[in-house]
Amino acid sequence: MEISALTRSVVKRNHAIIAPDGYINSVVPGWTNCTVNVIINEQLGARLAQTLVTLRAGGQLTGQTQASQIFFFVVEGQCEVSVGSQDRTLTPGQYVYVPVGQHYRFQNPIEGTQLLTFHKVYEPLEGHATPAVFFGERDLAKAPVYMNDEALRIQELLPNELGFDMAVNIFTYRTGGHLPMVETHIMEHGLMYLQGQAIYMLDNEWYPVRKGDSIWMAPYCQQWATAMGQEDSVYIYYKNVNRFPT
Ligand code: UGY
Ligand code: MN
Repeated sequence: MEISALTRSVVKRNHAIIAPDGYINSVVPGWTNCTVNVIINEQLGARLAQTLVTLRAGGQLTGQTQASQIFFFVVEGQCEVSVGSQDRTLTPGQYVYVPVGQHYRFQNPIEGTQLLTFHKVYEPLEGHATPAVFFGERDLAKAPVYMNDEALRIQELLPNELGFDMAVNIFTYRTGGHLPMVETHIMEHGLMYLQGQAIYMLDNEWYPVRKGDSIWMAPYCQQWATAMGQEDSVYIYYKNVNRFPT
């Protein structure tokens, strides 16, 4: 039997590992018949929010984005979505980016549908249009090799345009693949493992992680990772981009 006094979750000054075993549900106005787990937000010291929403049959997410844009990614299940004048049915690996000031509604989910969300306060850039609603899907064939290493592939899920101030990417490591260097950078990350297992190094501490775990990395939190186990290790991650380093 597992000992309930132990967890792999850690919360430190410049990083956190949040494993599902410690989730406590939040209530979010307009998001009904669902459980919402706020995994990352400003209370942690972050400048993004990341949530995992698990919908019951009849669950709905209804609202209008305010200062923050929201990226919704279907981890499991199926759900109908309406954003502005566009209606779609989203299945696992499919996503929608909702810019600021847009009405959205998710409804008629399969019981147990899971949506991962990333939220960031939008910083406009003079001379560049605010991004439009954007739909897409996970596709390894659209993921170029990263830094000449055949074991690593990154798919960028949002257009590479200056109007966007956030990126969301899917990083696939073949087993044994690892980051080519310890990264030390100004950008912040929120991420969730979608598949497999890995060892993550954060600020010189070493953590075993697996599918379902989330990680927050503050700016300049040093980071390195290697995949382990029999299957590819895959995570989806947020990064702030394209703005002047004032
Ligand atoms: O884009 C990135 O900074 C990415 N390579 N970092 C990471 O996966 N921890
Ligand atoms: Mn990084």
